[in-house]
Amino acid sequence: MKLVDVQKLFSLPFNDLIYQAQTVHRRHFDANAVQMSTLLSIKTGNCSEDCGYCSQSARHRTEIENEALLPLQEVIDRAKQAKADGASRFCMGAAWRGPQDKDLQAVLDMIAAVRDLGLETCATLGMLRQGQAERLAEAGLDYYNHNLDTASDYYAEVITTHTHDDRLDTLGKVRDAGIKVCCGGIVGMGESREQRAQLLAELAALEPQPESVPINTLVAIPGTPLADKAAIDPIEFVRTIAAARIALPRSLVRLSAGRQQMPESLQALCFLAGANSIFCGEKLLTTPNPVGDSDKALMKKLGIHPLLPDTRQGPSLSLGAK
Ligand code: SAM
Ligand code: DTB
Ligand code: SF4
Repeated sequence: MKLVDVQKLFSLPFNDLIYQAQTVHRRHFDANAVQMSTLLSIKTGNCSEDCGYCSQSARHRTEIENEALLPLQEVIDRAKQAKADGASRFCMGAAWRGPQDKDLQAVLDMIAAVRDLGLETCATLGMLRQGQAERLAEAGLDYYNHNLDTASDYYAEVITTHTHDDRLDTLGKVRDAGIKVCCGGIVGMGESREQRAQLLAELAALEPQPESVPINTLVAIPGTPLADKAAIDPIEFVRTIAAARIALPRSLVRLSAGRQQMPESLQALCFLAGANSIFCGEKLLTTPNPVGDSDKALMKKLGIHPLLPDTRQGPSLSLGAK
């Protein structure tokens, strides 16, 4: 879908946009099913990069405590808990520009152990060097998360230590190694509507399109350059989710960071607009997420059930259910 077409979606009357998004959603998915992933920060803080939104950059003065790579057993314990709490995918995040070869082996052991628990595996470790994606694939990694984060022409306003093209390069390596792609972005960083549309058009232009698309709203963190950004208008956010659903019809669209700040009614509108994945568990990487009980209550109220991986066909999700 071209940029002009995504822009047209944003300009539609709200009800027409939601109707179109629901129609597309029902063509490709069970409209009452939501996939659940749990995040774990396996290495926290002291990152060399200067991403303006991030609590973990060594260049910003934030309150978080740095932590070295977690021991394997702790990762296994957390993954078991996530599975017991209903997650189908476990995503391990590290605050690195990219993994050093010396650290990679420990992460490979974590991936293999989490996979053995019967969970889908995802990792987000920053930029990958030649050969690293293949090693991750061999260890059994199902998904690699690497976000475009914002429109290419806004990127340098937010991040200067690496480029949008660097991100595309890693995404290419991930695809070539046969790993599924989780790639999305953040809204509410001061970008224009045009730039939100551009981000979605750039995500939709990836070939093949990413299997998972996390749409984060900025969690404004004291001490970061974006600490004072005003929150995105909720209706504009729902429009963004609907446009993502239409532009990326077969992808899981994940309601990601910022859900803690969203009332149930807004989350329900996002599901109506085609979001069909969430992060569950009381923490994202360094910031809070809704607790399990409140998520369970919301899903019950909405009659939403878990969207599970189709084990008959390997780790990918069953599509085209309706
Ligand atoms: N270091 C790796 C990288 O940059 O790809 C992996 C971890 S990084 C924290 C993963 C993603 O989390 C970022 O690309 C960004 O989209 C999201 N993120 C980080 N901090 C955020 C915040 N304060 N608000 C919203 N999203 C955030
Ligand atoms: C993604 O797009 N969002 C997640 C995951 N991928 C790694 C991370 C959100 C982080 C929010 C801020 C924090 O908790 O530090
Ligand atoms: Fe580092 Fe990733 Fe945070 Fe950027 S987003 S500062 S690369 S942890």
